Amino acid sequence: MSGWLTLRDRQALRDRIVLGEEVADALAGGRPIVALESTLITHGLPYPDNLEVATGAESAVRKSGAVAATVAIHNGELLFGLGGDQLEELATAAAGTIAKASRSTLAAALSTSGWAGTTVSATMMAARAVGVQVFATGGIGGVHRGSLGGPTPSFDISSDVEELARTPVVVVCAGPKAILDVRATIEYLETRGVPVLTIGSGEIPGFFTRSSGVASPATVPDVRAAARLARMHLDLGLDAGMLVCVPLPEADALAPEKARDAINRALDDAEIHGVSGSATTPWLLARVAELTGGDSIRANKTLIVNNARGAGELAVALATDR
Ligand code: PSU
Ligand code: MN
Repeated sequence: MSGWLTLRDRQALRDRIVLGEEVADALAGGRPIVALESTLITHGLPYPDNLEVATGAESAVRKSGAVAATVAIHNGELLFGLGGDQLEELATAAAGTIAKASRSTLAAALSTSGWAGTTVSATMMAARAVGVQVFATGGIGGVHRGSLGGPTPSFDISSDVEELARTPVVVVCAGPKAILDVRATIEYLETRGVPVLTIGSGEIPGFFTRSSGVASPATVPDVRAAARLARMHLDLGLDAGMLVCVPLPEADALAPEKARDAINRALDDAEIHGVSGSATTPWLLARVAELTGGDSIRANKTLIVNNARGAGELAVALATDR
């Protein structure tokens, strides 16, 4: 038949996904799985910290009794569950050759050869497509400071928050990244119907610090309680994600004034350098690392592994407390 009226078959996201062996087994066996994103590996931390944190996060998930699935894009495939060699290739790929794949850049990343890190949004999409409900990152993206005000608002709001509003996956983080307007980010999530809760604190964690000074919309005492709320939220079929915040351990937290000063200075420097768009967050994180003499990297690594452990426990609780 001549083809001009023939619609091409839709290439569903699921068809682009290649499952890791362990993940495929866990899915078939109904065992708890935690998805881990890879932009923090490709754009968030330098080598070898990025590889250390990637393997550290995976083993923290395993110690909690769940299966870890780090997600990334390679040569047109959306890999769900990288092997050890792949993780190393991703972590050592030359900076500048690796794309940052969000919802808006997913098609482009899947059309290009080479590696792409998946952000919170793209990783949530992949998790939903395979039926994984729990996902860990470091800090979510959100409303950038000044993005909605001033003479030239940038309108820079991370796709992370929009994805949370439309994709029913539970995201475990250490709060929005402290380079952002945390208060506005939490308000925005409320507007978009995303439940936000913090385990063991009345305040939203401050990413590098245990507290941001912003009240958490809800607080639960422990992971089990978070899992019960997550179960209710997911069962209601509201088509939104949920944000679970966990403060990082005190020992590796930055001193609050040190974090604040470094962040303010980095934000000023970013403006002077005209940094914008998807380069903004990686640039700011790298600048804060320089300004804190590497202490922010230590905090960032610790909080990522801590979140992975929490997400593992949450996935196990979700799978067992029914
Ligand atoms: N958490 C970290 N480091 C990171 C990120 C999270 O500790 O680099 C990444 C996540 O992939 C998140 C992204 O989706 O930063 C947000 O980027 P943007 O603000 O450009 O949306
Ligand atoms: Mn942005």
